[in-house]
Amino acid sequence: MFEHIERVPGDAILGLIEAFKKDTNPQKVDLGVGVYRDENGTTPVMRAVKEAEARLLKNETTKTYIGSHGAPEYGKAVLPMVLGASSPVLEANRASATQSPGGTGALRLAADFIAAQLPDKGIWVSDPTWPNHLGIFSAAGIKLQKYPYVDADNRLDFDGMLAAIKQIPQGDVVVLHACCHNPTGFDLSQQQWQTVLDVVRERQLLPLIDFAYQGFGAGLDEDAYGVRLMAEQLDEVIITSSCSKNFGIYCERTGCLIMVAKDAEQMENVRSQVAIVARENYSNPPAHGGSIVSEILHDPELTAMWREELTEMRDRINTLRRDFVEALKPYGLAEKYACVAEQQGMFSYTGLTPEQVDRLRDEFGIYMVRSGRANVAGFSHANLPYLAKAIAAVND
Ligand code: PLP
Ligand code: TYF
Repeated sequence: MFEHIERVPGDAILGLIEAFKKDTNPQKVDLGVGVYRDENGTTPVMRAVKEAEARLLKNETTKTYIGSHGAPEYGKAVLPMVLGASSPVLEANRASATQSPGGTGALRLAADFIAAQLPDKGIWVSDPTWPNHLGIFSAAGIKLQKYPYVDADNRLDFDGMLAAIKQIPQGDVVVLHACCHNPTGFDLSQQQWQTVLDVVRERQLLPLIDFAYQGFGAGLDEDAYGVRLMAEQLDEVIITSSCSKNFGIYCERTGCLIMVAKDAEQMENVRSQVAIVARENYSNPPAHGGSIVSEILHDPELTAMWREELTEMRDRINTLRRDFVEALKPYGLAEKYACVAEQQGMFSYTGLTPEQVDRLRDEFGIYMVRSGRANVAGFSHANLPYLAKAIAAVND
């Protein structure tokens, strides 16, 4: 029965983890998979998360199913985090939250919902985008197309993006990254969000905003600018939120699908359909990560502790971005890689070519995605001089 089944290569990004582990170079540097790292290269559990877990362990009374939409307290905590505490969208009861297994789970719910309820609609993603977007939407059977995002000089191609979005057929879905664009790190300015909103409204498109890095760009509220603008100004918006990065609970699979509808009545209709999609995929989401998030966000003391830790992570990344460019100055390469200091979030499209990436791996034990995407959190003040020297060598 299985004779005809072909072996396919694994995920290129996740494959870097294995390749890095095997490398015996003592100076090796992992700039691959998008996981936050501290100055020592580790991904520790946040203090607020540990404290929340201690409380959960003590107070948890049952492990029964939590329902297809997940724990109501989780939804109540995530909605104001994403849409704003005094959001008119929440005031009007236009938003529904469904807890999901990570942001990936939220994307799959969104994809299946679109396939079932908007069956003839296509979906448009940025070129490039997170490779899993391609897999998830295709797996749901949705016709996928791309709009340009980066130009040949490794800059945000806003004009190209806009021109393409203006041609998208009415009613199609357009996927936008809320902040910290993966893989490029190029984000839209507030002005650019406004321009995109105008086109989306005019073309009557449905925005699906992927919000996997809230708090990693400029701040929890700042990063939500585009999401809140769209949700407040449009009748319908889909948001996929992830708590993997900002709470550091990657393996707990904690995310949320937020469906914004025209009014409370339509929201309830949509919500009932999302429950079916969730049920048919996995029935109920895992509870633990959502419990951690609610425990933190419903307690002012833990919230303050978490916000402080998140700020530390964000500040560290932003400092490293500037220090990276500084470290390249002696090699006359600061200008060439100045984009790294301008981009936002965990990732940078460095402009390094696939051949240069291969040389960095083979000659220096420096690992990143072949597109030239680096996980900036993998930089450290200890490895910056080595990185700069290696980059200079592959630029010779
Ligand atoms: N969307 C983007 C753009 C991402 O980079 C990620 C990252 O891992 C996700 C969604 C999903 O995150 P997770 O499923 O780990 O919450
Ligand atoms: O882009 C990244 O590195 C993260 C983590 O199949 C990731 O989003 C990468 C690949 C994948 C799942 C998660």
